Amino acid sequence: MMDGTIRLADYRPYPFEVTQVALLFRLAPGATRVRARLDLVPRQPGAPLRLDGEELRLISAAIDGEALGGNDYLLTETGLTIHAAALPEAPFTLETEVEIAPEANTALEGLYMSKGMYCTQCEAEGFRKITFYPDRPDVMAPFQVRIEGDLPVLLSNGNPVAQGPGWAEWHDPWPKPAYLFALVAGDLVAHPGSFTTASGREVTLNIWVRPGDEDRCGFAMEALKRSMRWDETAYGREYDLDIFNIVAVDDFNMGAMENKGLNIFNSKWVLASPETATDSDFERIEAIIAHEYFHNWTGNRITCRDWFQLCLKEGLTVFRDQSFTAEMRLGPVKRIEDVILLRARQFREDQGPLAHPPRPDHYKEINNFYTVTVYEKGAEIVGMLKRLVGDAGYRAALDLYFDRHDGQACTIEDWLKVFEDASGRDLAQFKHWYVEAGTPRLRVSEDWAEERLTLTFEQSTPPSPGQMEKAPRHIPIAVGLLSPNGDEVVPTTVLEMTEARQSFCFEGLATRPVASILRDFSAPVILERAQNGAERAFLLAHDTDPFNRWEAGNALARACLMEMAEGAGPDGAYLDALGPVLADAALDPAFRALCLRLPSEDELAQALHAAGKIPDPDAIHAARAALMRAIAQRHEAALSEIYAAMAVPGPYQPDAEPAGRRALRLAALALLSKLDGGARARALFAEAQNMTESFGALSALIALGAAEAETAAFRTRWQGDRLVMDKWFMAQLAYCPPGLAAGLARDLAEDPLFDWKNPNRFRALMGGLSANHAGFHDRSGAGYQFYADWLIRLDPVNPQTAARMSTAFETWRRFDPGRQALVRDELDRIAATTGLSRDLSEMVQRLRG
Ligand code: 0A1
Ligand code: ZN
Repeated sequence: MMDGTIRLADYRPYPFEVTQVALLFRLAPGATRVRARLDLVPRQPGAPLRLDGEELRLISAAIDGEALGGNDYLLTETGLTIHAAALPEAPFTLETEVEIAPEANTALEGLYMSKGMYCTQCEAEGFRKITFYPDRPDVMAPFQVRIEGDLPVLLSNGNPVAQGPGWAEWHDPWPKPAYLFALVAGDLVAHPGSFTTASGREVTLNIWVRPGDEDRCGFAMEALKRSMRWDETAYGREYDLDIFNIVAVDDFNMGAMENKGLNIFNSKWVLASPETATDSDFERIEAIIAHEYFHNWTGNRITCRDWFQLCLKEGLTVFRDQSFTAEMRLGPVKRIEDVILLRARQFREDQGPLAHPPRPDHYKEINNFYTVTVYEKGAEIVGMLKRLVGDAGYRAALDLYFDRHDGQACTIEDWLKVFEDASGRDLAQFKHWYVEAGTPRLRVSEDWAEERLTLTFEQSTPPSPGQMEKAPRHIPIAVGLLSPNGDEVVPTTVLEMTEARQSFCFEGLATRPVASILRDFSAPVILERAQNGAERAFLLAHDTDPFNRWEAGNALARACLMEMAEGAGPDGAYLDALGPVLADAALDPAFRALCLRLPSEDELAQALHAAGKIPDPDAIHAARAALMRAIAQRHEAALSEIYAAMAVPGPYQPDAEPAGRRALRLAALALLSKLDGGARARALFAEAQNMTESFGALSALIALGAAEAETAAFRTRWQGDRLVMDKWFMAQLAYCPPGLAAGLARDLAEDPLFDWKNPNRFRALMGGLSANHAGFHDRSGAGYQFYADWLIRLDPVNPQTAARMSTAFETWRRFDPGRQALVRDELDRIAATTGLSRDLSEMVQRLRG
């Protein structure tokens, strides 16, 4: 406690029940008044009433109508404690009034302003910046809200009760924790819609945006309706209010927020038109709309007991949105995309100084734990549970979960218990996935004798901060066997590994089969398999599991690039193996596009480090560029044919099928650009009718270092569009030749459009730089220094975003002593900054390790 660490072991229930909350807001930019009336029932005689509150000016406080005297309470920087002696023993009402200044709130947490609009963000602990309250997720209450303000649209959670000029009242009947509170007020217009639930209730839908943006909401609205229907059919969950509002806001720290009945979105993940959004933006918008909607049941109706349980709602909800996208689009392609992201970001986190369990047991600043481990690994764990109990078992467990825990604030233990009760299985060992950090390594060896194939697995999980010893995990390993002619002789079977070392036999096989192991990426582990190129090429050509088919090609590419980074030439066998994939018109274009995508430079650095080498960012960059050129040379004819054949005629549609064709076409373009000097890309840029092609062409030209005219033209055309300009900032840095990155970053930071207090714009520039692997890690240290300068500058303005962006430094220990020393100096410099936020100082402390 002394150093501000919050521990799971210290959890205690709140000694009061809040049975009703009534809030009155009198909005004014510099001085908003918030009156709160809380109905409280004491649950522990003699306990003081401790309320969280930060940056609040207390105007008055009264219990049962009687003003409190100065001796009745203690007011500090972090809250208000009313002494037990001043509290009735029976249920009572506490009324407070405070003043806050939304206009001055640049941290974008609590009540703040974005372009004249009032907006809130309360997860995780923003409500305490609005009023004095037990700001913890296990305190759930119905809310009644009255908003007074001279603005046309006044919104809060729940159902509308009444409204008039300058005021509106809302009532949310569903008990909720304060982090789900939301208020929005502004000059907004609605893109309307409606939905009839399975049981026949009419729900009004609205997407609220600033005037001028209403024609960019159609896709999000349709995605919302698909999500609502899917939750009914896949999970039996109906929406539970008369109205569902979504608001798009330009200044937002994260992607979106699931406030009850009033989701608030970063406008980037709502607004889309063919001219301004790419195929991948459309796909993400659909996924995020679904994610926030799905939280209505997994997060809101059933919430978390405390913030250590964050992955209870986030892992499950990510798993649900992934399943939804897999059904709306191409399932295997979605799975591959998810695994690419998991390995690139979560495995990276798990192998560095920020590694933590999906359910951590201590933190200083909870906002630092909205991580890929909590979200994406959390989702993988749910996927493993489903694989272990089967589809029907999973549905039974989820039915039980909703039945047993509706209206409650739960723990990971509650969650595992429903699976145990529904399936009769013991999940004690499985729980290690939740409470231990680190990515298990799974080594497999094969033995063939007397018509029997034996697979022997060995697992080990490396130490992570604070966890030196790791117990064996319960790992579902999906395996199939293929005959040498490509027929499947043993269909996918899930082997359950529970020991450190374990063998599994397949008997009665006439000829030695080829094993396809960890199909569909059945567990988030690093599979170590000594496999020759010929066997990988065989699986790339024949595996009946699409994930492993892609994986075989990916493993070939990775091995080839790792050798090239150490001076070898391109592997002819890999180049050969790509041929049949390119030529196979029966394969989905989106799948073929993924097969043409080489592992990223950061992933290669990760792989080299894992192999005990010191990655050299310049050599990795050169290897990747050389392999792209070699692929283009070897397959020029096939790629040209693809480029021509995959053109999508007619008006743009964001659906998976045309998007897959465009993805394949752009993958071919990126390769062909290495040969044609950018001629095709330049032509495509000139004629493109949609952002996917325009941006794909621009990116290819930037990578060639030959995009001056196009970059300028793009800026001229889109300078008035904030979302498109974010792309402009990002792409120039992410894709430019690495030697130019740090200097260009400095120049772009001087651009009058670099509005650094806007999180999207800040992320575009800094995220672009850190995505340029060799540029960020330039041996001069210029990238590191520039980046650290800006973290220091942003921290006092927006600590949350500064802290999140500091994760760019998490890989520093992979590199040579020179680079390590440079990063360490920057981390020390940040740490030594006076007045550093709790957010960034916790991150820097962990990063320094
Ligand atoms: N619960 C949201 C994510 C979110 C978390 C924190 C925020 O502010 C600090 C905002 C949003 C989700 O999972 O979508
Ligand atoms: Zn979420």
